[in-house]
Amino acid sequence: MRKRSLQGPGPRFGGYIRRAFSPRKDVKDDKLNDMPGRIIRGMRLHDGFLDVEGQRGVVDDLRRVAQAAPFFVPVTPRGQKMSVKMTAAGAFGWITDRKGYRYDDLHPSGVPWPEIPTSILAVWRAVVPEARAPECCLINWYGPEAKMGLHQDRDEADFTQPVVSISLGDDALFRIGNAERGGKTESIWLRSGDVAVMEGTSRLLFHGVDRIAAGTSQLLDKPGRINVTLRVVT
Ligand code: MD3
Ligand code: FE
Repeated sequence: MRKRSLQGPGPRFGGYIRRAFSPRKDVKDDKLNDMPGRIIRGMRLHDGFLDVEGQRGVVDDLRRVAQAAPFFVPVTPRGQKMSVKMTAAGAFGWITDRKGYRYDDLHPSGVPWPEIPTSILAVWRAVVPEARAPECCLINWYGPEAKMGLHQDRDEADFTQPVVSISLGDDALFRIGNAERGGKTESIWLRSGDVAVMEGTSRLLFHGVDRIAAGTSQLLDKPGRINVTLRVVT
């Protein structure tokens, strides 16, 4: 395995961080709160939004969520195991099994999903202050070989509400396409601490994860990546 390097909120292009999440030392104080992040096909990417301390806080909270609602292997309606493991917090979790894709108010074991941790709600409020409260906090665990095929997030009722994603752990090669299948795509690396906002024109774009660069972060206790996706469902 490659040597893992500690990832901080280093001097990445376009990045910024708000005071509540420990300010970056490479960005001037008066610029901290009005930097837009960088825009890729309408998706707003806040590079290094969470510093390592903020990332650890979120991971600790996620461990508690996973104790109450353990990760499970989702199965597609056609019977294929997905390569990611999933769990969720909030009023709804997104699940898939032989019966289909849907939001459900119960974990497959029959217990309600835990509440969304406040450390995660704080990220949502900071990046999309005007939005409704998130109703689903989907947690995807990617082992070194996991990936996610190109898809749209369209199981929600109100596409005017944003989707917010937090990346933790190893780097992921993320691909974003178009509102219809096919056409040119763009790929970017999502790194630990990055926060992406999908709203407006980007909300219904096809997207996926081609691969994980195992060993690029030492945030988690094993190689892999966690992605947290916050959504308004109803
Ligand atoms: C762009 N997760 O859970 S997060 C998913 O990294 C999902 O685990 C990926 O796609 C992951 O549904 C990508 C970034 C993301 C999420 C939703 C989007 C990008 C998006 C919706 C529209 C466009
Ligand atoms: Fe998605």
